[in-house]
Amino acid sequence: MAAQIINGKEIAAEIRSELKEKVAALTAQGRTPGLAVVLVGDNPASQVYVRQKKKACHEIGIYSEEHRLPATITQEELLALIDRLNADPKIHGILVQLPLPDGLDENEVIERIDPKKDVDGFHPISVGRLSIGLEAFVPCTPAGVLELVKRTGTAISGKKVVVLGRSNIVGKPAARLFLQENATVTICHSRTQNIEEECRQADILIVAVGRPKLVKKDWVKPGAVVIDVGINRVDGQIVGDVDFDEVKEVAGAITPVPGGVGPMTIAMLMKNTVGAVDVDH
Ligand code: L37
Repeated sequence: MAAQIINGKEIAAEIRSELKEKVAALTAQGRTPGLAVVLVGDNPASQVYVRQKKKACHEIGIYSEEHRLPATITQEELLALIDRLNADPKIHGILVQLPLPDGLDENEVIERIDPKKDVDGFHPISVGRLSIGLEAFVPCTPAGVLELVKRTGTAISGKKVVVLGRSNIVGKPAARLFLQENATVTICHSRTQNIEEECRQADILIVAVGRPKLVKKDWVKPGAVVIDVGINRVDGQIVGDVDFDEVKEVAGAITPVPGGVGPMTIAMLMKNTVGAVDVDH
């Protein structure tokens, strides 16, 4: 039996429409959520994503401002902007679109963001809070992955989750999040031995490595839920890290690329921004 195709685009639209109602209620109380997006340099993918974030804010009724800075900005100027945004009462969430151009210190910029406004969940305080099970801003992409898995109706507790990739923005936080949901979690990466065999054990396989069509059908246990976080541009086409046409024949459920995790990343950013209005951590 062919896999259920998980429609991230549709689920993200539902989430945005739920958020729109919440934002209307907040606005009626004079508490419109505000998001500041900081984009440094001219990375083409970042420009696309930032445009989509602005559009989503507009649709939902979130106040947004975009700060576009040249790649030649100094670290001090960038930190000064973060300080201003930290102090601005209209702004509840601050997102610095990564990667930053060479020469800028990403970690120092992230640490400068007020943890109460850290809607990306990349500040060490947010990372630490998530890892010890406290309420925290959850990074948008892993939060989107969890939401998609939950909406397939899959029980997570006790299941074997394999996360392929160990980045700070996807792999590591995804592993922490699924551990929090009582899964048994394995993280695999470029040095993992017998990686196919590890993947074949997974009830839920989350792939975030940035290698086009790496995961083949013999890596996947029949009936597994497969979440493809990869976005690779190959010959003008966008393809995931999973060989979709092959794997959909064995998986129980699978996300497409595009139209899977990507739109959920943005929906979760909107959710974090709305949540930031009432944040008490
Ligand atoms: N929050 N997100 C946050 N902070 C960052 O620093 N880099 C980064 C980040 N990444 C990000 O925004 N990623 C992202 C990736 C894909 C989409 C949106 C955001 C997305 O919507 N993808 C579409 C296809 C878009 C396209 O045509 O390129 C999809 O359907 O997958």
